[in-house]
Amino acid sequence: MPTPDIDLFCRVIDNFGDAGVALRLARRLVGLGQTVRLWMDTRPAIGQPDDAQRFETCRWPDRFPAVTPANRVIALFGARLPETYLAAMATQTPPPIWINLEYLTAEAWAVGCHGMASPHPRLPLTEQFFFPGITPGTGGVVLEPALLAEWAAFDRPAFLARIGLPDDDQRLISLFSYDTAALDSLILQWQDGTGVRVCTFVTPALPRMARCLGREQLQAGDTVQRGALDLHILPWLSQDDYDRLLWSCACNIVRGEDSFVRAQLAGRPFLWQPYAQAEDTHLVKLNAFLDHYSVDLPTAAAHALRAQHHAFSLGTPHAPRDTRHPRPRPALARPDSRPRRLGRTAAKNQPRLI
Ligand code: TRH
Repeated sequence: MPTPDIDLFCRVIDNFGDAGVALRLARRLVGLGQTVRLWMDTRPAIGQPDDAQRFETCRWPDRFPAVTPANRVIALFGARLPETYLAAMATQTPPPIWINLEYLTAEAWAVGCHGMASPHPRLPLTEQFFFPGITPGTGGVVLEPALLAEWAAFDRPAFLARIGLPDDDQRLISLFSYDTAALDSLILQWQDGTGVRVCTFVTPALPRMARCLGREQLQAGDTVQRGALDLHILPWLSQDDYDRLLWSCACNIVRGEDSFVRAQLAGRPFLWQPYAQAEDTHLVKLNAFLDHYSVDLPTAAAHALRAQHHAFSLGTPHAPRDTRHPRPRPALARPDSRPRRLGRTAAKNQPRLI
């Protein structure tokens, strides 16, 4: 195989987001005319996209093969490059551009850290930090240029029929979350409400939903009707179809990083459950995002939005419908969720802004 323009390195920690971001980035870079080789330590549970043949996917083995490095190298989420690969990078003139693509955050410090350089302690190589974000000064998010046109031409009834959902007046909500006790009260509210059709997936939240609905278990293909709630358990969709589902819904409940970004690009109201991190760092991230998301909202609506997000992430009952006197959880004292690895590396290597 000829050496590609870009090598991407991704270690799958858990769930689907690491692979999801890697695949989306690989596809986007191919769309920009680059040749891409994606190294992954495990077969992604998310499945390969239909156009996966447009880039090379390789297993990232413990004993890394002797390959010529690409002249641009992107390590996702702090993935440590194989020593032999680093050594090969160091022999190249000029050395490859080496980027560490970090997790998305709306926290202010990401602006300062985006583009920071961290020289390798031994080798003549410099790693640059790339922080995706939603504010100017960060790296932004992956956006396919054709996305908005595709969305404008989107045939919602045909799509819903294809994935087996009726196209009726009932409000459609997508639910892709981690398990949270807040689902108990949400499901009750939906049952007692004015009518919603909720589509969800096989996730760790499903056993809880089954219990709430008096079912022993739920699986893909099942539908349950209780009061004003119609629940559909969908099979796993391709990334592109998941985007289309987000476009189709009146509201999307999303999680982690990639579905969170795609919900924003879908331009529909959404509720985000960040990936839980030690010391409640995810709530710092949540607050930073909500500060931006609610900036133009009237105060009562902003409080209601924050209260709903906190209730969902903290697993407390959902806020009452009367949101005139909300009591949102105050912002947490810990200043930020800056990855410690960057903090340490940066301090040691005297980073500079580039
Ligand atoms: O799966 P996630 O929770 O991913 C993660 C991981 O936990 C990861 O370790 C953590 O670092 C990261 O979150 C922040 O949620 P996420 O990020 O939304 O990824 C889900 C991916 O799955 C996304 O690319 C969309 C895709 N998807 C489909 O392709 N088809 C589907 O049917 C659904 C529901 C999602």
